[in-house]
Amino acid sequence: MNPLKLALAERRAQIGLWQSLANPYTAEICADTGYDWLLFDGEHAPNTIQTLLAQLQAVAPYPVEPVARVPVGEAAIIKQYMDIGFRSLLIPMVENAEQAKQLVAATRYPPRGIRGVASAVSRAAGFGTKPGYLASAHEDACLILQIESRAGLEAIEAIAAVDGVDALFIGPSDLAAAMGHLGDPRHDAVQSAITDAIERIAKAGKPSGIFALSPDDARRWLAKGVCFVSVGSDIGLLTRGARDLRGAIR
Ligand code: 3PY
Ligand code: MG
Repeated sequence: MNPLKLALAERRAQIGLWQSLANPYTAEICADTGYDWLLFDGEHAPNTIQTLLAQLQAVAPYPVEPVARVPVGEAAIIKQYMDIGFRSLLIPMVENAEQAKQLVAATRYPPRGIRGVASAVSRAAGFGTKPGYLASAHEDACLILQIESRAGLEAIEAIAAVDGVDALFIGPSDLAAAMGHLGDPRHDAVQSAITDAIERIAKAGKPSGIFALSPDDARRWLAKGVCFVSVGSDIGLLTRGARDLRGAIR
């Protein structure tokens, strides 16, 4: 069972940490620090299928769910990410129900969807040693769609209603840009659009998630009913830690 999928279905809070260093060594360090999920970013970090694979292998022994963000929601890319072993996926820039349906189909084998089959040579299927994988892979697939545009906001109810969508995740930076406030996700208009989106996602019966800008932000969103937040990133931790250490010596 995918623990993140189960926790989201049961609305248990899940705290995540963004991984943008694209490095298995640092991913392994972060995997043992108490987060529920780690986000491996194929959209904005310098990742390839090989670097993502190495990070998956590095975190495999630890009780943390690896989630991958694909660069774009295309079936061919989703197939590769799932074949190397990601069962939890974050898809950027989702704007309508038709797109959401295609994304669900991309994560399922026929007849449920259109995912191509490579069980004997895929890591996800234990290189052919998990005979039940083909029949049960959809049960563990956790599909999280990002709402981060005006069109996405407008289509929240329609996207949330698509069977197979596990959760909706707000992207404050892109949403701010789409609303004319590039670089200012804390702008009042953006914050109230996010609050409204969170309420509508809950009413539509799906768990919501968000990229929190700080621990205070994370607590505030959790108190408003957001189910899963990521707070900060590996790059932020390294930058702050290095600066603080240097500053402590003067
Ligand atoms: C955004 O803020 O736009 C994201 O995609 C993730 O936080
Ligand atoms: Mg974004």
